Amino acid sequence: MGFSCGLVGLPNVGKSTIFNALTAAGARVDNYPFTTIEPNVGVVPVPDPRLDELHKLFPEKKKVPTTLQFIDIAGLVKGASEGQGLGNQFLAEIRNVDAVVHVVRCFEDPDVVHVDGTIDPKRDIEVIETELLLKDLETVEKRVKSLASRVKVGDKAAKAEYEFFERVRQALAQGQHIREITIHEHERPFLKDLNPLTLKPVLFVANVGDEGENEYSREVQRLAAERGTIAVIIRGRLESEVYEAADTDEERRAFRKELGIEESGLDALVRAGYEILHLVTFYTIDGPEVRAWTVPKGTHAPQAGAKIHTDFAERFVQCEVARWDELVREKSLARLRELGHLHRHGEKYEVQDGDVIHFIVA
Ligand SMILES: Nc1nc2c(ncn2[C@@H]2O[C@H](COP(=O)(O)OP(=O)(O)O)[C@@H](O)[C@H]2O)c(=O)[nH]1
Ligand SMILES: [Mg+2]
Repeated sequence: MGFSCGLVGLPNVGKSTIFNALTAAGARVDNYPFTTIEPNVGVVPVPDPRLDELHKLFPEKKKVPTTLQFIDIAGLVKGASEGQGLGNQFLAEIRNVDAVVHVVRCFEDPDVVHVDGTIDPKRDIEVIETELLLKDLETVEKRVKSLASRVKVGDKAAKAEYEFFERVRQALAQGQHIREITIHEHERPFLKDLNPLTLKPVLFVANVGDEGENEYSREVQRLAAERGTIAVIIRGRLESEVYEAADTDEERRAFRKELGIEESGLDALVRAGYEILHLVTFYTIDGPEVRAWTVPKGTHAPQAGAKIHTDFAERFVQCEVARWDELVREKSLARLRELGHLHRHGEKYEVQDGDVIHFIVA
C-alpha cells in the first residue's frame, strides 16, 4: 500500500469532483452539502516513468506501480469539533490518514452555494484549521487531565509525558499546530497512539474553474507557503470531465493537451505529495514482477523489505542495490556486477530514491 491522503475542506468546494478526477472512481458529485456520507476510498496507481523504463528491460514480467489511496472525507463545517454537521465522524476519519489534502474553493459560480456566501480562501482555510486544532486541543486536554492525576499519586513515569502534553496544550491554546512545535526524539512515542490531526502533513489544492489559475488560487499558494507547504492548482471539474469523456490514458493525454492542461491533477498531486511527505520510491525486479514501492526517506533496508513480506525484516541478511538509471543504461544486473556497480549493504542501509533492490534473506 502506498500512502493515504484524506481530502478535507468545506462543503461544496469540489472535494468529490477532485476525488473523481483523481480516481475516476465515480464518487457522487452533487450541488448539495454532505453528499459524501460514506467515505469514498479510491486507490490509484502512481504514474512513474522510471518504472516504465525498467519494465522495458523485462517485458515478460508484470508491471506493478505503487499506489496512492485517496479518501473523500465529507465537508467539515464550523463547529465540527463540537459535532456539527456529522463533524466527529469526519474528524475520526482524518485521524487515520497519512496526509491531509486541504481542498480550497477558488471558482465562482452562483449556482453552487458556498456555506458562507462568498469565495474567500483565507477565511475558508482558517475555518478548517480551527476545527482540526480545537479537536486536538480537546484530545490533549483529556490526556493532560489523566496524566495529572497519575503524577499526583506519585507515578514518576508519567511526569515527562505530563510535561510534554502540558506544553502541547499551551501551544494549541495559542493557535499553534502540533507540527509547528519542537518535539524531541524521546517525546515522539507519546504522540503515537494519539495520532493528532494537526501533526499530519498538509498539502493544499486550489480548485479552480475551467479557466485555470486566478487571484484566489494565487492567494492559496501564498497561504500554503506561509505554512511551509505547497498548493497544487487543479481544474477539478474540467479534469473529471476529461476522465468521463475518454476511455484510455492516451486519449486523456491528447484531450488535456487540447485543453492546455500541462500536467494532470494526479501527476501534480503525486509529485507534491512525495516532496512534502519526504517519500522515496524503490524498485524490485525479482520473480514475475517489476514493481515500485513507496517508503519514507530514511527507511532502513530491512523495514523496506517488510513492505514486500512482513517477515523480511527478521530474515534480512543483506541487500544488493543497483541504481535504476544505470540498470536501464547497461540493460542487465550481470553487466552492472561486471562493472562493480552492484553494491551490497547491511541492515543500516538507508533506501535511496531510485534504488533497485534485491533482498537476500535467511
Ligand atoms: N463552476 C464550477 N463548479 C464546480 C467546479 N468544481 C466543482 N464544481 C461544482 O460544485 C458542486 C460541489 O462540488 P462537490 O465536488 O460535490 O463538492 P464537495 O462538497 O466539496 O465534495 C458540484 O455541483 C460541482 O459540479 C468548478 O471548477 N467550477
Ligand atoms: Mg463531496
